[in-house]
Amino acid sequence: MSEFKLTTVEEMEAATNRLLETGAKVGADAWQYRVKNQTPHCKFGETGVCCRICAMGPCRITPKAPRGICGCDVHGIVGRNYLKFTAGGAATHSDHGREICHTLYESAADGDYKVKDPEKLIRIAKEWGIETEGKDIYDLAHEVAYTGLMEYGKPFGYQRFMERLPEHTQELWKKNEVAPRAIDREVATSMHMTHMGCSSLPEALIKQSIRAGLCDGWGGSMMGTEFSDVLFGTPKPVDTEANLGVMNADNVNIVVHGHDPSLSEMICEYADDPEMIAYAKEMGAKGITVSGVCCTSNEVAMRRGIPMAGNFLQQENVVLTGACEAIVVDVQCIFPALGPLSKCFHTKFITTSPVAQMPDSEFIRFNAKTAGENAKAIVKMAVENFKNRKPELVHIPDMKQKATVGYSLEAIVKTLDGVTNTQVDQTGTLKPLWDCVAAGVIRGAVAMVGCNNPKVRPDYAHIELMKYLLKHDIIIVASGCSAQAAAKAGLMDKRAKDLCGAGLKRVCELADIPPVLHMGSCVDISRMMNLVSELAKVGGVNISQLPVVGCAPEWMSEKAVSIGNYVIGTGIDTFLGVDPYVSGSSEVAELLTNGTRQWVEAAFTVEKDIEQLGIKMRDRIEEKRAALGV
Ligand code: BF8
Ligand code: SF4
Repeated sequence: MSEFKLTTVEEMEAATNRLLETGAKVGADAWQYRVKNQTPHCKFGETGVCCRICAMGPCRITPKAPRGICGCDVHGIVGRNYLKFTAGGAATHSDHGREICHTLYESAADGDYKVKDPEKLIRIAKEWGIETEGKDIYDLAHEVAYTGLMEYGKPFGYQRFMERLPEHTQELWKKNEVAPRAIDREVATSMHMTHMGCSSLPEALIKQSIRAGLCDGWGGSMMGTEFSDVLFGTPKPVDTEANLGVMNADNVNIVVHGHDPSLSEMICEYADDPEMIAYAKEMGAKGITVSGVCCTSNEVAMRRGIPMAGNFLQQENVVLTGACEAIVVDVQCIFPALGPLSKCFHTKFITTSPVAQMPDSEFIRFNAKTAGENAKAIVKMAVENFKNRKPELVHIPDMKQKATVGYSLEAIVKTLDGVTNTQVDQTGTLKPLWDCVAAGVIRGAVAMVGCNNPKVRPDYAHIELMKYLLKHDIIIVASGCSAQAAAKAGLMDKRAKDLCGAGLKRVCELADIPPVLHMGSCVDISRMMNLVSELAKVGGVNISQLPVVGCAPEWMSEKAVSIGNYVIGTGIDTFLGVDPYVSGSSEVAELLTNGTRQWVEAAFTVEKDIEQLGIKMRDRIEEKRAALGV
């Protein structure tokens, strides 16, 4: 085995610069240039003090104009903007979850979508009180999917998955009126509250932000994750590779991008079809390589070992290689820039969802009923496009790392069961993990999540923070673009254990795991929520007492804010490297960084200095340990 060395951010940047040179030859635009045109950003927007929710405005708060025309003060405006931002994210994740429910509803023994994990389906059915005895698995799938869909609009009651939480959290949420009700209701209520002339009280707005976040994390996202597992299999450890070097110059390259695995799974199926591979050879290629960008990449990496070409700010790079026959997208985090960019190359930019339609793309409407047919047409289109490649523009950076991914909660339980062979319980619980934490072999855990954002040097914060935390025996669970940053750097290679402190290194050796565990896409942060919930139960403590924190150092999307709200809502302190447009209101900022503790026992810390961010997380973990007396 060759010597192991991390890929540095400098090396990744050099590779990007080389690709931008290709781009310059064909007149391609890129985010690196657009950022320059957009900087400095509008201060009113950045501090959250601009209101344009009614046509008397827009109103901007300044020392000379402390109130909008309706009399709303800065705290009301900032708070409303924050709630709207959250509602956007909660709606987006949850609508993805809804699509997955529909896909499950469409599953059939002879259909394109089948039930790959019937055990999980039965487990969830039982959890929800649905009779399973003697039922055909597809009848059960339809019933569970239907029940899941009702979680979006049921008139009474809370989210069903809330019952997974320790009693303490459930009581706390009910008492403080943040327990999530029907998902669509929480989103609609948020939009109602932020309408002109409704709420302008920061407490009310932030409380609803938490509630809207919780309907995402313990509702829409959790259903997205659980039912994706039922349909496509619950992830288990699998080897893959990450970074642009996974694309293959000899092959037809299809890049899947977006979030919904219903599309990417089907593309992978057909790209593997011998008939399609033969067709690719006929067209002069040696085969077909599917790789991914963003969360749909995480989905197929976790379940199939499909390599990850990159994360959010690398999406243009895959086209700039000149070797991408098709970039096939579903929903979310897709740059509209891909349209004009693909026109500079031979690349087909294929949109598939009515939810994400873009100029300069070819729209092939993807539908659960016609999924096989659609996927076949897309793969065929990519294969036929191989001949249009311009060889003089092809340059794929020779840069990739090995990664072991696929750490669903189930996989973590199974893997760690082997670690502490002295303990009694070998029946599949998180007791070994709790024992490691209580003994101090592992000091704690950080959930590293979220995006890239040009406001932070891309990937740098993710990678540097992970290295720092590992050195101090803090294990990392990662998802979304943070996970891909780790994989690109090499932190998901098991050999990265040498970067850990002695305790964590020993655990990695015994359990044969990488020090950064890939838990999936952003909706899969729900896996992390189940993990902390189970860990608290095993340890007999409240979730907020665990030496665990969340961190999104480079976040950018509304979804990320919704996530932040449900992570603190679940009782986990969360550290952000980018300000969520609230610095204009001392009251909202105080609520988010402290005040929310009164309702959910956790709050945010915003720290733009990455080194300080790491130190603060470690301090918080050690504080929690001291308070627990471990
Ligand atoms: O949902 S981490 S840039 S890809 S929003 Fe988007 Fe952010 Fe990436 Fe996945 Ni999550
Ligand atoms: Fe201005 Fe009030 Fe209208 Fe907002 S709601 S735009 S602050 S008048």
